[in-house]
Amino acid sequence: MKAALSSVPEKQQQDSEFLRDVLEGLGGKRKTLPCKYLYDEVGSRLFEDICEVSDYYLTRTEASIFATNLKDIADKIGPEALLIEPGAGNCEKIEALLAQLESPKGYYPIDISPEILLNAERRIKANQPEMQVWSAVGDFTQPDVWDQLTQLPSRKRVVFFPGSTIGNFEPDKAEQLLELFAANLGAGDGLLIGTDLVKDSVRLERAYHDSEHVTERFNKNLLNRINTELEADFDLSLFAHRAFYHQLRKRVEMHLVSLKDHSVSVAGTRVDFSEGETIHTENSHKYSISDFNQLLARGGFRPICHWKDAAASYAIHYAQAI
Ligand code: AVJ
Repeated sequence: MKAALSSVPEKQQQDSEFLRDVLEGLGGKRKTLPCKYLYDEVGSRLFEDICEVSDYYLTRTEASIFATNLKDIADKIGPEALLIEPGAGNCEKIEALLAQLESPKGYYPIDISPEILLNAERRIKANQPEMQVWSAVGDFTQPDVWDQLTQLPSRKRVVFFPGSTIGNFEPDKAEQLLELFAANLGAGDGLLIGTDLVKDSVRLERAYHDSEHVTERFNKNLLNRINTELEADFDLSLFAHRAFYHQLRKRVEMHLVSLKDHSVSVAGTRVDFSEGETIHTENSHKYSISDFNQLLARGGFRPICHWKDAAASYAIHYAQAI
């Protein structure tokens, strides 16, 4: 059985997983879609556009915190470190940090896209010829992509997880992810992680409902993707983008709201929508420093310090595996 399964072409296997997740998500009482599917090629490009939008302060703020505190951050990490980056993408954020580190042992980026990783590796080698890079292709939430790590040299390992990506995970999943990081680190090894901070809801909601409507395009692209990849007939004009801050859950939720009663066909399966019904497409959890310190502790880390911007919009935390 196993052999037969692994002989199914990868693309086909990915498609059927996508279909299964979509039908499951749209088949429930509350409709949801896994947020990872927002990031196809078009979606990833739209997310890059979001990062340029003035209402979306996260990326800019994180970059400025890094730029301001780079030396201090590199000092905390110390010499001969191996940096590991889950979901590295184009590896842009780490370059300046790698260049600042004292005798780094190398870099281990993990990403699902082999093309993007290969390009990034080339660029890093061109800029820093001495840097050792070991790329791992796969989903960083799966333990197997971390396996090669055990064979690599280092005095200290540091997981680098910027971008407030941890915010996409519900608290128990976030804890599990931190546990996975910790399982691949030794006592005293590091975690450098970015989080968006709790703040007034107007500013938060604007970041996810920007005046340039880029986030709306990003959200609706998911329906386009389902239409083209899974033979569905979503009419994008029958859905509106909605993003709101949920005070109790401390997260911005992104939804697509059906504007009227109607049905959609997804690969032959009928999905009914009533007016006002939503598809929940993404969560972006916000933390206070103390909330996040508690999460770190539950995940197996001791909080060491953090860096913030002057307005305390965003934080970069440094923690050590216990
Ligand atoms: C990439 C998960 C950090 O939650 O702020 C931005 C994704 N979604 N606008 C975030 C996102 C809508 C972003 N992260």
